[in-house]
Amino acid sequence: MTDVLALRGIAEELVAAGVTDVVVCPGSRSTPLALAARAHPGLRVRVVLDERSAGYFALGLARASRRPVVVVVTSGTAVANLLPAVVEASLARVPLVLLTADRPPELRDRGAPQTIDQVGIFGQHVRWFAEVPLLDGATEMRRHVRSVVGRAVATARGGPAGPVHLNIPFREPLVPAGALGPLAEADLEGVGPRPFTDVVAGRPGLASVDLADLASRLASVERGLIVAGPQDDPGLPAALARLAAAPGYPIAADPLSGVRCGPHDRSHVLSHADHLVRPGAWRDAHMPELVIRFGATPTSKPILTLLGDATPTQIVVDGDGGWSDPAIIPTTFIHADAAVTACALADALGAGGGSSAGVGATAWAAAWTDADRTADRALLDWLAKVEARGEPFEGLPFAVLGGVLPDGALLWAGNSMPVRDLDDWLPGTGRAVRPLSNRGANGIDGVVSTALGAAAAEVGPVVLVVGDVSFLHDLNALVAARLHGLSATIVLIDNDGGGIFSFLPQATTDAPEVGLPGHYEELFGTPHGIDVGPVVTALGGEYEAVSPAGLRAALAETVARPGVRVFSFRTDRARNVELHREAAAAVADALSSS
Ligand SMILES: Cc1ncc(C[n+]2csc(CCOP(=O)(O)OP(=O)(O)O)c2C)c(N)n1
Ligand SMILES: [Mg+2]
Repeated sequence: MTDVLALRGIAEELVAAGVTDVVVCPGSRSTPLALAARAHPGLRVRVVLDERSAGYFALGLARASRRPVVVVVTSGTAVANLLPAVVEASLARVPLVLLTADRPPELRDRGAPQTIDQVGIFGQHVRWFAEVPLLDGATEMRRHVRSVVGRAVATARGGPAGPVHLNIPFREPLVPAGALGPLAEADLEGVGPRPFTDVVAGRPGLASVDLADLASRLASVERGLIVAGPQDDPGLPAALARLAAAPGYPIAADPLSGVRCGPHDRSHVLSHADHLVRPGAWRDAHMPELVIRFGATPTSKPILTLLGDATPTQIVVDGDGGWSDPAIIPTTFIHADAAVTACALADALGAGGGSSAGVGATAWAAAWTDADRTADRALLDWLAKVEARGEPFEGLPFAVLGGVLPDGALLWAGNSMPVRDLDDWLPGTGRAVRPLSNRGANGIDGVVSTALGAAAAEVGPVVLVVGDVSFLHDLNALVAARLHGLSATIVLIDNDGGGIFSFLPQATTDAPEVGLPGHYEELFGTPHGIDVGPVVTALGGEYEAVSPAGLRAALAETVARPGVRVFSFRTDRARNVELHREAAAAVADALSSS
């Protein structure tokens, strides 16, 4: 018989540790956990039918709310279905707490139904795994399970944040034999409403000698570039703005860095670094000698190529001890908190006064910010001409959304072309728009579920721009939207297949050298011809196919409306490649004549 006080203790500890949201997938073995979560008024339970979708839904909820989210699933393949979201959460450092129900020890490995080996099933992809013993009613067990839950949430939260897995066995009967809900004062094991186990973690900065050394390395280099990659610390953008101003370094701002949009000082922020650093005359004249990187690997491939080609001194600041260096160049890793380090460096450089960088640094930064403005004008002029022809272009949604999204809006971009178009077309703005994408593992799976999970956090209106293959991959995400009355605007870029592959060599050669001419479309382009409109409406959403002008009008007036609306924007894969090349050429021309 499962100990009711231990179950209540699990829910109590989650709440005490700051958890507010639990995503529950239906099942029998998980009954004690589902009921315990549902019975605690501090926890909001949302049911998601498909565990794969549920994992991503929880991921989106955790990203948007910046709080750990719990997922409860039954035994068997239900657990295995969480793996894709676990992988993404691990690489993107998103806090998830997975509570998986299991058979008791005597029913494992002996042909009991719906029983698989769940012990350590997520391997290296979780920050911590613990097998919880049967909740047998011993006082020590009650304390143990509360302590394990407290440690699980703390581990998920940081150092780095990520998924943790608790496997919890239950013996029948599965329906608890007593009332659930918050623990009474007498049952709190003497710790009151505080967590049984919590962790106070610091944000370590550099020792002053190391800081001085780093500051002098920056002060001695005029041609420095700050690369702000994907990251979620809302305090970092202002810290980077301060750092940039001290040595006069421009900031190549990935759209997922939080640096491109927001009320902080953006005078050194570049929105078009992806274009500026494409191989060409402008890049050759502006090779950086030092690059200081914050956040994860940037979305822009030209920035990675630049790192490999210029082989600047690379400094990577990562408070979670990561080793991000996909360009494989000589690197100093600074394992100290990013915002703390950026501010301390700004102070150290400011205090140093008259660094050798001096006036030259200002000219260097101005060259980049001027070029960024030139690129911006060139892109907008080019886009105006495309729009005047009434021709659809896949970057259009981001150019429009940059102008209409309010403070606090979440702008999700699917993987494949949408996140690249986000990089090229989202303008910098003083409004606190929050662009997001699953860039941990770059999967095209679970994109819609993640965005709808973010919508469930109710922190601001959600707009998702997603490709058609990705949308088809995750159609049943819409079930959760219907169950929970969620609101989101989805721009479906429908190019009838995988448009990104048209940019790759296999698209032009069609693999004649391996004797398979004509198989590009079958293997990569994958046209499907599916009209998702009836599926969307069957699942309770609104659906509308829009022209470029229609898309502009729709985005301007529907972003904050309730319900799920899908605007299908039809484009052509082959033409899309030409248009992207035209846009890049327009920037290159403008840069060479400026
Ligand atoms: C889970 C997963 N499967 C396959 C891929 C490989 N992949 C990358 S892009 C892509 C096509 C995506 O098509 P779509 O969503 O329509 O976007 P588009 O390329 O048209 O912009 C595929 C299959 C992946 N990244 N993730
Ligand atoms: Mg597509």
